[in-house]
Amino acid sequence: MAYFANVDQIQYEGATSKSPLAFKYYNPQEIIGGKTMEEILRFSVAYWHTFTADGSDPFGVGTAIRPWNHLTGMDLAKARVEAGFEFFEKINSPFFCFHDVDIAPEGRTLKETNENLDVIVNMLKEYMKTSKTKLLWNTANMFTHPRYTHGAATSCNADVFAYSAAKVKKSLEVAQELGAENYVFWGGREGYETLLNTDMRLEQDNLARFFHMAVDYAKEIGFEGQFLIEPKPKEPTKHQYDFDVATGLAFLQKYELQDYFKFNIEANHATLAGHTFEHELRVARINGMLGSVDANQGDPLLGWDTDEFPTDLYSTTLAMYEILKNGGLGKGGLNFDAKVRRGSFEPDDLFHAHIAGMDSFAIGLKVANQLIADKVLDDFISERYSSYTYGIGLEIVEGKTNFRQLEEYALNLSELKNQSGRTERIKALINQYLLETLSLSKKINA
Ligand code: XLS
Ligand code: NI
Ligand code: NI
Repeated sequence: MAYFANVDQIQYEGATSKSPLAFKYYNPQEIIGGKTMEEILRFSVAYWHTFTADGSDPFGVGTAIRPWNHLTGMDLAKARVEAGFEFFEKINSPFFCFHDVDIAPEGRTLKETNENLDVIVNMLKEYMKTSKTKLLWNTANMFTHPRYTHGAATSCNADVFAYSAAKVKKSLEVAQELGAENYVFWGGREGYETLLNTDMRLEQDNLARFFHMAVDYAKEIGFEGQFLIEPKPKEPTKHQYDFDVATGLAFLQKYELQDYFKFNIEANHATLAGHTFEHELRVARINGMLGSVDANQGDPLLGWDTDEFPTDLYSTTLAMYEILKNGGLGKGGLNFDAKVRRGSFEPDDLFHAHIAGMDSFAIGLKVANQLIADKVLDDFISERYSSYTYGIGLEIVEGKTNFRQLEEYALNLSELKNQSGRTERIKALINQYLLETLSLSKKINA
């Protein structure tokens, strides 16, 4: 049975295509800088937004019309798997991601929950034997159920800590079973609501203890996927301990965990932290910690995690710039942690949304690749910092000078001369590259 009967396999038709259900820029086999687009972009479908969510928001019930809406319990879970693989194939997604509770309902006990999970994991495994879609990452949802109201690994209640450990243990086994390339920790409730009732030091120490136990268990079972921390400053908790990449990195270093983790960077979380998406990618990249990406976008007019599909070409360009400069994403990928708007409630909207996101990143990839090939930013930057390549600048970076010598040098300076940063010139250049890439795509296709 087909769940998306009126949608055929989505094909690349090129920039001149008028067909809404076709890729205009994402051409999986097109070579960009020696690799195919498919290999570089490593797109992933988020199970929760695509198959589990119903379009509800804090003010209203679900709106989504889905072909599995009449089902409940395990029947619903199984239908979602069937629909999932139909969707992955039709959209041509190399990866997908899920939380434990997205794929199977929780039972009355932990044991029952694990049994439900086993049934669906076996089903996924069967499908994956013949499907080309692999598991980018999975994770344990430790934020929805009331038991996590005070946190999971940072709960004031040791029983909840233990329960959470059991959850992650099971999820690591699932990751191992399905060959997940990564395992994600997003601490939605690992933070505090008010300092008035919080032992911050104990909570953070416990979080580190939890991560160490996860590292140990992964080793024990031979799970070789990459561990990822997904920073977010707030929501649902007022303050989350994995605030942003810099905060997360300091935490990992303090607790000697930095060799076992990288970061999963979400665009909308970056902006909630008061950063740009590319800032978070850059901080991770220059520290060798860029692991994977939750590709979405926020809305500057709304102050929460709106999880919109990424369509801002300027942003996808700067993101792909960081990713290419990183030498790619390794085991990571671009996971659409994004949901269709509540008003986009038809099943076809799931395809339109993914096409929009995939095409936007394909354009970003092309533009970023050209910017790098032409050394557009590199040339500006190396010229801007050229004073560190000779004379006193060289002595500074080589650690061959001190305050005394620098004062002597400064006393002899007659005039300090700065050069323009040329921000607007650079932005105009990027626009030129964007428009050129777009018009070139049209010409190739015409
Ligand atoms: C929520 C997070 C979540 C993680 C996985 O804001 O983005 O969806 O990606 O738990
Ligand atoms: Ni996310
Ligand atoms: Ni998010």
